[in-house]
Amino acid sequence: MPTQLECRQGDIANQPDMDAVVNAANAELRPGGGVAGALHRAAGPELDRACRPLAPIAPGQAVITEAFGLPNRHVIHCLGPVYGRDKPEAELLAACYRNALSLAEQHGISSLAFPALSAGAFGYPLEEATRIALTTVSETLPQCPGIERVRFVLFDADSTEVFQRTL
Ligand code: AR6
Repeated sequence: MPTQLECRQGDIANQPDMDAVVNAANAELRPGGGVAGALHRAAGPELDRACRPLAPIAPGQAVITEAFGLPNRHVIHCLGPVYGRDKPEAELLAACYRNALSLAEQHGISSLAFPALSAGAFGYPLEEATRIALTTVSETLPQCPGIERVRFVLFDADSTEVFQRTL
């Protein structure tokens, strides 16, 4: 059965039907703002403690932890590139999606929700970030037979519309 790929408006910290959610992390894997702030707030301080021995991570890298107070089994933390600073940024952003899917596959995760990595504080233009996200996930999924559902969770109506149109 082909993997279901969907996008919807919502909060990445409130995706109870997904095995895992992806964090738009900072290099130190600390709470921070945006997606990272929302996930750490909902998960509680144990997530911060679990992250410490795994930090720092490099742009494009992904690491996995338990999800603690979140309604999921795991959190996969990705460090996206800072637009205009970390080069080659398109390749680093694609690497985040590939590495997250590969970790999910290794851990028996069958459903996974992504935010729009790098498209907030890290300044990646949304249309370009959307194209990279959807292309990379579509191209990588055939190598991940255990993953049945991938959801993109967008915070506002405008980015949801861009994802839906691109999808
Ligand atoms: N659910 C879904 N999407 C969200 C949520 C949420 N709760 N909150 C924000 N977004 P960002 P980045 C959207 O900044 O660009 C942090 O401070 C947001 O509108 O979270 O990778 C970290 O500590 C945007 O479209 O991630 C890092 O330092 C997208 O998610 C840095 O920001 C990503 O926004 C990472 O920056």
